[in-house]
Parts: sequence; C-alpha cells; structure tokens
Amino acid sequence: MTEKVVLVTGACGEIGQALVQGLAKQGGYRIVTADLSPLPENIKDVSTEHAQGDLVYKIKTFYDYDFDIIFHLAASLSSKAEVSSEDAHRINVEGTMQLLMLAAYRSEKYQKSVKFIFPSSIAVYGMPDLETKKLAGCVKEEEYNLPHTMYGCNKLYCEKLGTYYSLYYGQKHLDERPPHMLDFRSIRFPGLISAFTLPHGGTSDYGPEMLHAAAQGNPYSCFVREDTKISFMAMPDAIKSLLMLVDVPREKLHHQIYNIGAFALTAGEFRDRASRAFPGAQITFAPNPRRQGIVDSWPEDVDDSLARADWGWQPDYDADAFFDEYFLPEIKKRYQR
Ligand code: AKB
Repeated sequence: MTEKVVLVTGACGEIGQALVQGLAKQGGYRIVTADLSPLPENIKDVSTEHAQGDLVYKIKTFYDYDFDIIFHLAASLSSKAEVSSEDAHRINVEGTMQLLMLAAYRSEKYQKSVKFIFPSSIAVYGMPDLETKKLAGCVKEEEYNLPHTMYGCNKLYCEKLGTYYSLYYGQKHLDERPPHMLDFRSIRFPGLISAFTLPHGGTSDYGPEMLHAAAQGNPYSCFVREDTKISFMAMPDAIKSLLMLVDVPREKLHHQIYNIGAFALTAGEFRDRASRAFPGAQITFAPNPRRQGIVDSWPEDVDDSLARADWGWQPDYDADAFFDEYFLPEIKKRYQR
C-alpha cells in the first residue's frame, strides 16, 4: 500500500505531538512536520522531515511536496493572541491563507483533492452576557458567531476561507465545479486536556493547569471564578476525532464545520474532583478580569449532533471516564515516577 503524505503544522504543540503519535500508530502515512521549534524527542523518530521556522516565510518549501492531507494545527491561542494581536493575526490567518492557497493550487493542478483539516475552537462563539450563556446551554454551529477575541475572529475567518476555497474558489457553478477542489474539514474543539503535556497561551488552560498542579502537590490559583463553565475534552478524544474526520468519504459530509463535545464542567467542579483525587490539593480562585471575560464569552457547551449524524462522532470519555480511566491513572504514573 502506498503511504499517504501528510503535513502536520504546529507539530510541537499539544495537539500536534499527540496527533503525530496517533498517525504513526495507525500507520500508512509519511509524516512531514513543521513548527517554530525543533521536534521533541517523543516524535522525532516518526517525522520523516521537519521544517523548522515561521510557516509564512517557509511556505515555498511545501510547494515541492505532494501532500494528500494537511493538518494545519499551528496557532497562537486566545490569551496570547490578546497580548500580541498582530502577531496572532499573522500566525493564525496569514499562515492558514498561505497553506489553503497551496492546497487549492495542488488540488486543481494535479487533479487530486488535498484534504485540509483545520482545528477551530469554541472561541468562535461570543455570548453577549452570562444570562444568555446560561440560557443558551448547548450552542449549534451557526449560533452566536460573534467572537470577542482576536483568536476567535481568526478561527472564524479561517473557517470561512477554507469553505470558500473548497466550494466557491473560481466562482464555478455547482455543475461545472472541478471534482478536485480542496477538501476543507474543520472541527471546533472545546478546551483540551492532556495527561502528558500542558497548553500555553490559551484561556481554557485553567482546567489542565489546575489538575497538573494538584497531581504534583503544587498550589494553584485559578484565574476564573468557580462558577465558570465551558466544555472540555480528553486529548485522546480530540485525536480520535481528527483521525475519524479525515477518513470519512466526502459525500457523507454535509458540512465543512463541526462542533464536537465531551463534557462541560465548572471550575469549581474541577477543583472538587482534583481535591478528591489528590487530598490536600491547594486550589484557590483569583479571577483575572480579562481572562474571565474571554471564558464568559464562550458557551457552556456545544451541540455536536451534526458530527454525530454525519460521521458517527462519539467521545470515549465523559467527565467520569476522563478522570477515572484516562487522566488520573496516567498522571499518577507520570508524577510518581
Ligand atoms: C484556548 O483557550 O485558546 C484554546 C481554545 C479553547 O481554543 N484552548
């Protein structure tokens, strides 16, 4: 069987490392990676080539490759993007635009649809106030698309760009559209939690930070209120979703953008579960108004019925399974070593 050539940008990030490991485990891929940083040891051996540097300036390198699939994970996350917004725009939008152009060009020229998998985020939503957030509960893809952050604006715009390149590029009428348009597929992720890595620069980071601190016996001061609620997901489920979506035949997909959910908890519920698992955990709350405002603008939970209907999405880990079967066993092994 010939190997599929796959590019993973942002390979050194949290999702990147886990995805590269997942692709290698699944087999059948020649994995090319890209990131600002050198590859960490855990994925060094499975990447056949690594392009280190800024994607925007490196894009020419990638025109020489015959990619079947691009997982474009490189991004500046929500809290970081608020402090250097122009930089975030360059990384999140210009980098994506360059890669979309490359994928669209190759799809048309070589008569082969390049699959472009784009992780979007619950940051694309903008709940106007806490009352609306509470009343809305699980939001659908097309609701409240009024992001309050640079990162959310960037993600929403890139969803639109990807949709444009896969449906309307060239302004061909539906029946004269070439069969080999770029194949753009996007998942809106909730906050992700890994037992092996910690996120940097996000605003859902209080979840993983609190749990890792408690597991190590370190005090943690949480930057949002106890009643703050958003949806979260175990990293293995996030990787499962990417690997599932990439394999679905295009005709089964009725949409370009899909919500996926797993469990929604308040920061106080995280604290309670962390305290039960690690008696003596020292968790306090000292909300940071700017970061609090960001999380308050994100919905409590998402409606992922489109993903369930079109490609059979179902998470393996609800809140109990996340703690009991994934996070706690792994984290205990990790910090007790
Ligand atoms: C962030 O906090 O910026 C990310 C996200 C929810 O997309 N984790």
